[in-house]
Amino acid sequence: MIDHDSILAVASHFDLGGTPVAVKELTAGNINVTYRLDMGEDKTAPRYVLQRINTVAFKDPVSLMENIGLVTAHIRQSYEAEGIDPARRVLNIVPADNGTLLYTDPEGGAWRAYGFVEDATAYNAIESAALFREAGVGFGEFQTRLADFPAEKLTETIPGFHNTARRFETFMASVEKDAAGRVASVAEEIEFFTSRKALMSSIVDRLGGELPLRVTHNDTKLNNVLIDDETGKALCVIDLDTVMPGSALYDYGDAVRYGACTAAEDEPDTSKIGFDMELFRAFTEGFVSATAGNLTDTEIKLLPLGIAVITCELAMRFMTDYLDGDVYFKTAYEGHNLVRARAQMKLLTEVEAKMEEMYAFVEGLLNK
Ligand code: GN1
Ligand code: MG
Repeated sequence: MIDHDSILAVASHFDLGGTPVAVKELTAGNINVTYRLDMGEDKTAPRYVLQRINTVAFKDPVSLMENIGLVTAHIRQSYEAEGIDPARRVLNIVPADNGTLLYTDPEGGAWRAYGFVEDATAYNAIESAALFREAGVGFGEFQTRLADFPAEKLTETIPGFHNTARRFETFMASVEKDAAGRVASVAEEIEFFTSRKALMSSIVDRLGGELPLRVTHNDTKLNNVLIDDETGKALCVIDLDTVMPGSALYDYGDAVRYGACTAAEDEPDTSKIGFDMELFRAFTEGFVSATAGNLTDTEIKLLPLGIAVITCELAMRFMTDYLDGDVYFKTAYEGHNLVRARAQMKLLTEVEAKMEEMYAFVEGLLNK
């Protein structure tokens, strides 16, 4: 926990037009440390988001912020070109007093600030199909607006982030190393992953060939798209740390993995974990409509594979971190990563049972 005065000291390096009157930690993310800064007591006072970038996950925060600067400028221009006010549609970076997008504290912590998007919600769970369809529109539109962005300008902020074949090798190396002495207790789980080795290569092997490499978000959790409180429409895609070349299937798949699950990502009681087909259909319709003319037929046909691969990836990443001794994801209690891994494994079996039905649904969308 970072103390209040240290946060204010960091905040003073950004032009916020004053000193915050209140600081609130926002705890939804698993990687960065995030605060909301309130500049006044009343509702009209501006608010900001101040974040310390996790430099274990993101080794080059300078390039990361350059990426975000480029991507937000591109999206802003694309709204302006259509005569749409971009103010609440794209993250607004507040530069630091050194003239760059990043402030480095004396301990080496890397900080950035954004304007807080008002009157919008980042949902951690969604039950309404209409709202989840909107999330699909939001992530789909994000990808569409970046379709003409020159990918070579982007630094890969986490190399091989969704290279699931490589993630499998990393997992096996962690099993081999057994750094925290936990391998013996999870033999069944390890077998679950080794029996799915082929699944983990199924998108990677097609990428750059049958499946195009695109500029994608790569972390499309439900709480990374803001929904406008007044209109119920998707407003703004946030958490742009992992915008890099990738596959449309991963963005689609990760969003459905998280949002169509009937329980939390870290639900300990796996009997509560199911896969909601109504939510799947709603998101898919939203995503496909917002990417119309951009996605190829092959991508649309293979969308359900994205759900299975990303669910397996997350299950395996949580398990890898458990075996490594909890060094990557923030954890709230002992064994949290194991609980997360088991929840995602259960979800994957639910997803696998519905693959044929999902393939039939996307095939139907193509024929419409
Ligand atoms: C991390 O911090 P957050 O919640 O936006 C992670 C994602 C995972 C997610 C699982 C850079 O995202 O890949 O899907 O946790 N981000 C990174 O909850 O590893
Ligand atoms: Mg996030």
